[in-house]
Amino acid sequence: MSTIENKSVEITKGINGLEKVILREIHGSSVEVYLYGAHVTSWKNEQGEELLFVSSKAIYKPPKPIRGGIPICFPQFSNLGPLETHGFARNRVWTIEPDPPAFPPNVNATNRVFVDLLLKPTEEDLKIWPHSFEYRLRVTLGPAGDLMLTSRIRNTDAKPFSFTFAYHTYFSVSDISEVRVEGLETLDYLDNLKNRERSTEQGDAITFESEVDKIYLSTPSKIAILDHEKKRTFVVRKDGLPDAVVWNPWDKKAKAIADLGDDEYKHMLCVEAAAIEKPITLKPGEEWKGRQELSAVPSSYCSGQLDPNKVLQSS
Ligand code: TA6
Repeated sequence: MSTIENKSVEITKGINGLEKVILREIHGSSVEVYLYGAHVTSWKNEQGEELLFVSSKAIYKPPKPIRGGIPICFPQFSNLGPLETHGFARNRVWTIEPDPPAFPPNVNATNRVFVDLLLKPTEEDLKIWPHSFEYRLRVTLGPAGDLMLTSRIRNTDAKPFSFTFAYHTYFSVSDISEVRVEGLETLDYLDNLKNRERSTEQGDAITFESEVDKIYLSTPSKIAILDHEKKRTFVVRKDGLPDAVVWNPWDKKAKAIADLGDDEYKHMLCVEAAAIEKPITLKPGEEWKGRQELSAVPSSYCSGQLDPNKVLQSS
């Protein structure tokens, strides 16, 4: 019970009595994750500022997934298969691993706070997706307040299976019109607003003035989201997840989403580390690992000077 007895890890009741885990780091940053969906609903920096967007209309009631935070899309992204949109992992109740394995020896575990959540399919799940698996999600808060999500999915079945995946991260932004995404320039993408037609992005950083719903393919492992008004830059670092989805519903779509306020689209941006174009296939006994690491740093640099390597050195 190492993590659970630790004072920096608290298990408590959240909205509607749903269980959640709070991770606290000694300098003041924190993370909250609901067992319902293994859904991260809060990530705060040392100043206590919320870095993730969660809708004021979010419904914390199964089977509705929570609108905002970091939903886990597994074993299916969007409608790319027979399951409900984005698969079922986000509306199942996960369990806490009482005795999680230590970090591998090459990882400096000092001042890291973490919890491991587990998901195994029920008999009912096996009826809709007939593949046995063990999914372990490690949620880690690093000493500099970085949020790391590591998914390990193991095929415990007698036959291979394939899946698509995304960490559907909703970042909190001051004003979507003032935001720029760097790291996806000149890449190919599938446009969800045009039947997933394949196009190539222009050379400039991505800005927002209408609905965007794109799957960027084979992206670099680092993407930056620059919020000019907040003077804050989020850096997304990913591993095992070649694709990246960028989504903002804009005004019309926002009005059609019942659990999103009409104007809330202005304060959110989804940038999602994902594996979509080439589904992951696991043979019996095989394990897949997919990591997303988020950091938030003051934007002391601007366009053209972005060097996520430097930014990440401090973490
Ligand atoms: O990741 C983008 C996307 O697939 C969009 O097409 C949009 O519909 C969004 O996810 C939200 O999906 P949800 O099922 O949570 O309403």
